Amino acid sequence: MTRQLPIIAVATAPGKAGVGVVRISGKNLEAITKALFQKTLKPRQANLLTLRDYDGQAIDELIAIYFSAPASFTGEDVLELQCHGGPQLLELVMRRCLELGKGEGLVIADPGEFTLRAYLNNKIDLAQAEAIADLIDAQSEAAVRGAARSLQGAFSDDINALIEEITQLRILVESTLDFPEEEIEFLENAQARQRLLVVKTKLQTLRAGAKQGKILRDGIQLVLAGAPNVGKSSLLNRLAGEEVAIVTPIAGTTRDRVKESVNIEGVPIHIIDTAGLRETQDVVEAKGIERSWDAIRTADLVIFLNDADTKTDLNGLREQILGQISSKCPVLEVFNKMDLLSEVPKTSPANALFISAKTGDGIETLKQKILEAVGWGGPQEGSILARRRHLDCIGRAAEHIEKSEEFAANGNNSLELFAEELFLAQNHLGQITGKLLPDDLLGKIFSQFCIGK
Ligand SMILES: Nc1nc2c(ncn2[C@@H]2O[C@H](COP(=O)(O)OP(=O)(O)O)[C@@H](O)[C@H]2O)c(=O)[nH]1
Ligand SMILES: [Mg+2]
Repeated sequence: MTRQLPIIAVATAPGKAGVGVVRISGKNLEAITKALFQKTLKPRQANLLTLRDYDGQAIDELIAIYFSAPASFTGEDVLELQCHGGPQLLELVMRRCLELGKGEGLVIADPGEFTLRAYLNNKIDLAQAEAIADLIDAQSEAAVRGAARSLQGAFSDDINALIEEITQLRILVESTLDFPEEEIEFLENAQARQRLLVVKTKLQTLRAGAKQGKILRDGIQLVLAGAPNVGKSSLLNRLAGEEVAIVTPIAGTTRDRVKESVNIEGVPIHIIDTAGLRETQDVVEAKGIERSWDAIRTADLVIFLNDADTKTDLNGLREQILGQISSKCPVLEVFNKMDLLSEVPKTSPANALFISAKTGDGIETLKQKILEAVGWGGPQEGSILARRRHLDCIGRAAEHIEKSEEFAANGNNSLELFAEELFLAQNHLGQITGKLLPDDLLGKIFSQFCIGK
């Protein structure tokens, strides 16, 4: 999974800055430290030192801190060099370290290799390792707080508590398995039923929290769809607060997809403005419309925009859109250009939303409806950040718990199957924190990290 060799990387972002950090991690860094500074360093002490090139010229005056294994981020020896933050300078520092560390096998770290080592040395679990990447990538304050909570172990604690709950239930089942005559009574056993109920409830809470966490991390893909000229691009511009898309009175102006990300209450909303849906002879526009349909099919939420002022025949467009989207994707029906109307038409559907992209009327309500539609419960005390991977694991665990219930209901001789389903549910949950995770998956997760993490 990882090499035994010591690794090095610049830990800070590329570019100019006051400070730039170079980090080295390895089983034993005393020789490298001595080669760099002609002395050993006391652990956890800031040392003001000069790093010199082969000819004795100073490269930088820096602060070096030595962490002895296992009391470090990676669980190995770590040498942290706080240099001045110039790209060329850091390049030189790296080169010099690699030169002097050659004998020890010092190599440049792979993306995420420091965090991978922290994980392999049990300093953090997998959900926490992922939280580090998410904390760094966080796009909003709410996302930062969620990732920080996951990193502190809030998410892992919940998972471990649930795994423990399932373990208790399994112990109960397995002790019964040794006494077959007691099987039937087991299922009447109030304690067993109670425990299964606790497992189910905890799993539901975990799932709800992870769903919110996924929205917070990844945001939602919002597609603006509708006939040409209803004001889709104007709405995008209004939501973005700037002129991202071209707006003209000419139908068919938008041809390619225009994307813009905005934040509504900390939730990243990735808005996709599409070409208006209509029959066309224009080859370019037709391609654009094809792409609109692709976007609609993969959306998390579709706004079907209408022009409130015209009674254009939509030729079944509404039905066509509803026919294309997945059953899980909500659709908001919105009527634009209400500034052209003196009042809301009496014939409009009860939950229709009236807005004006031009004046901004109704936009705040629309934003709230967007959050509601995707099931965003608002910033919550103790919310965490979660990934698709986590939701998948929780979903599979839930399936096995459901099956276990069926076996429990079947009565006779199904206790072993009941126990087996519990075991499988437990395994899926364990994959979130990294227990029993296949190696290739592990590699995939860490390769998505940046260098130096
Ligand atoms: N009066 C009024 N005109 C609008 C509104 N929204 C868009 N328009 C106009 O409708 C025309 C088409 O707008 P556009 O955003 O390009 O529509 P799209 O084809 O759906 O992207 C432009 O002339 C806009 O200025 C609105 O809320 N009120
Ligand atoms: Mg447009």
